[in-house]
Amino acid sequence: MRGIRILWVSVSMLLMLSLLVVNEGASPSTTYMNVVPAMTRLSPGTLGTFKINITITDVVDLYAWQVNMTWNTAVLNLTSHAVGSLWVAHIYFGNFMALQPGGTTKQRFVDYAHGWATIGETSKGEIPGVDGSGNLVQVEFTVKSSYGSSKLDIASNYWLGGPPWATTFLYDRNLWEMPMTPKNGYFDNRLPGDVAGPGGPGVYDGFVNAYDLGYVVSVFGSSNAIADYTGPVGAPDGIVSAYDLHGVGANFGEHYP
Ligand SMILES: [Ca+2]
Repeated sequence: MRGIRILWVSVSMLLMLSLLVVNEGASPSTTYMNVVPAMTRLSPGTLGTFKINITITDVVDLYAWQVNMTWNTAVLNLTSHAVGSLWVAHIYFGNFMALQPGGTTKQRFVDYAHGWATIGETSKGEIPGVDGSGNLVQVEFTVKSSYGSSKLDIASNYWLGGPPWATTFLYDRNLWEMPMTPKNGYFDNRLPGDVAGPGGPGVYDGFVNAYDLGYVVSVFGSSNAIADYTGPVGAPDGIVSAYDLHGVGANFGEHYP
């Protein structure tokens, strides 16, 4: 009996060791590109502007980057102001690559009509890239709708009639693309839980009532994007869960206006 127990302990330890070895072998840490904050939630009726940062986490040898971001123009647009006949976009580059010798080349392209921007920065000459985490760029948005939501999408490329270069990527010093996981942001100034109405799912009627409750319950546990409007950190988390149901319950009977 004691022999069997020792054998079992040994096998367990071997399994644990092998897991450790596998983890160590496969562990260059994941690089993330993040919209920060992930969730900008304002009260219904709130207009004005807000800013988001696009940050990079745990990158090695970042020589050049580009982010392609899209948004819902019925609800938001990238803020700009006129200088003569030009529109100046409110895009402010961060300091992550500011110490690169010789500076960097920065570019920005905004398509206000379609809700799409491509922003990028590249080092110059044969020098190493930058390691670590930091802020790539800050972007300001103007809220156009008193009641709506928009994804701030950096993960989907713009293929709807846009040019093929409108993609999100990171390059190392050899101009090889590096693996990276983009994390989208969200804006919302609806009543939390208003995800449906008599017109159906996604037709926000300004009421949180039985239409919303019925819809969230009917797709509970799925990845339904309309019903998944919140999660543990306030942003949609990819699953219709208790977080989404809770918002319906907490706001049940509320209406706007
Ligand atoms: Ca509703």
